[in-house]
Amino acid sequence: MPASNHPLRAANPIIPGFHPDPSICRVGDDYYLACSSFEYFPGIPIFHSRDLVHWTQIGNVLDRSEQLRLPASMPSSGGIYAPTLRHHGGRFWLIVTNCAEGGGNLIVTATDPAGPWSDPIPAPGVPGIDPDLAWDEDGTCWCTGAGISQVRLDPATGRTHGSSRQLWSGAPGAQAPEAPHLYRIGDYWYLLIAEGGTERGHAVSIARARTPDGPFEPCPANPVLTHRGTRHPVQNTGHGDLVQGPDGSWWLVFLGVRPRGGTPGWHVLGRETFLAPVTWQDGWPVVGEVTLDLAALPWPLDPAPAEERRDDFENAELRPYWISVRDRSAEHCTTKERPGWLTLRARGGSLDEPDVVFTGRRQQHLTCRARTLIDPSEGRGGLAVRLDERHHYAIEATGTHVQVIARVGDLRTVVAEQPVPAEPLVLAVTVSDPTSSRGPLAGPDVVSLGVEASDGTFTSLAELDGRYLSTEVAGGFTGRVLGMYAARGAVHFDWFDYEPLDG
Ligand code: 6LW
Repeated sequence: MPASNHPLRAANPIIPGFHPDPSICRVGDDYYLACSSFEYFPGIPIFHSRDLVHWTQIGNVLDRSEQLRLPASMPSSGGIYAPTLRHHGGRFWLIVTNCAEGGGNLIVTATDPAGPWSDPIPAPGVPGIDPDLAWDEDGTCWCTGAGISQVRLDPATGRTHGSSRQLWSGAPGAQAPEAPHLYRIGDYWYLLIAEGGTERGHAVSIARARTPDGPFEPCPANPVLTHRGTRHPVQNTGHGDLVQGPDGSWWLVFLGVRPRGGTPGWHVLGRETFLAPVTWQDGWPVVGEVTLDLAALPWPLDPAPAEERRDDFENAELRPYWISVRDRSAEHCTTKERPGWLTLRARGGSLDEPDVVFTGRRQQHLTCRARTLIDPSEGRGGLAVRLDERHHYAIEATGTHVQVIARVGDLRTVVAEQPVPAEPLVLAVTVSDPTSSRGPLAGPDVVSLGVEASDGTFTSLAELDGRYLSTEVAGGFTGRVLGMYAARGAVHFDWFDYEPLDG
């Protein structure tokens, strides 16, 4: 194992921040994992690991505008839902639903999961969302989707054969049977699904059959994973995918959230990717305890990848964790105009508009700090904590002033304003624990927005309750993204720092 100064920590979530609907695939000693991305471009972050614990983002599957068009007419939390990533016949296959108008189910392939991925192959005969791919011994490809329904598919052409059939609908009366994954394990075909909706009632259930098309027998112990009605710090657990660890043991990757504060509890980072051990009893999987510290793993861990705190925009290509709202054309987002700076050019839309020019990275820690050096001399823009068009806080530089803007649903207000010298300045956002307990009325966190002097002193202009930038308030499927935006003209950013403050 390579030497490293990084501690061999094994923490859950294994991929923190808004990284929901994980699909995992093992090829030899390597693991790859892909997630949903909704209204953000590029789409579908893809990660690599060799120990199931430390993950490095190696790219985005849909990173060319020819592969992914997300129109301004598409609401936030529309777009790219729930991929399935598989390896078959020497290639990687990914099937996914684009919920934008004119989207539908599509397939992309690659020989290297870091890319390039092919142009999308439309699969119009595949109904619904959450499609899965599984090949049987004869090479027939079975595509199973939410509902739970199934159709035979030629993934190379996207053509389906025959009509789709319903296989199972989970527990009687349960809402939203979805997120199926079908596997041959030993003598059975296992159909793993999510049910109960992706909120507090979320769960994972399983059924098995002798053939990939059923009939399926539900596990008597269903749901095999749920935290509904518990005090567990990880809630909404569901939407899983099974994988074998390096030692042959079984594991489940799944999504969960970390609500905080009083009642009903607010989660602000979106749905994150977690890992739990799986054992087998009588031919059924038993999901072990979900812990925030995966201390005792039965194989050696690789060193944790170094966390990048500062991006100084010296590279021509943006790093893979940067995401933009709906599209990212060079005309509106470039490092080439002023080398060493990121230039964002407004399209006319403010953060309240679907065509806002915004580039950010996911908030991945419960407490953290983000800072950026902005030159607003040719426009107006700033640093924002974004959940969607209707839910965000921002500190905006106008050239003569800085303003803190809060948008919560139908309300938009300038919370604070202060004159500043007409020169580049450091804008900062700190997300911290609430300072005083308000019991059942406590929020999940406090978002402070302000400016930093050249000696590093932070002046907070506003301290805002974080609950209004949570999924429980805003709705939807995403989580907070911290980033830079342009509201008018061209705005230049010299660097962006993201610093975890947890622990
Ligand atoms: C996804 C569905 C779900 O398609 O939420 O958690 C939807 N499960 O399976 C969006 O992520």
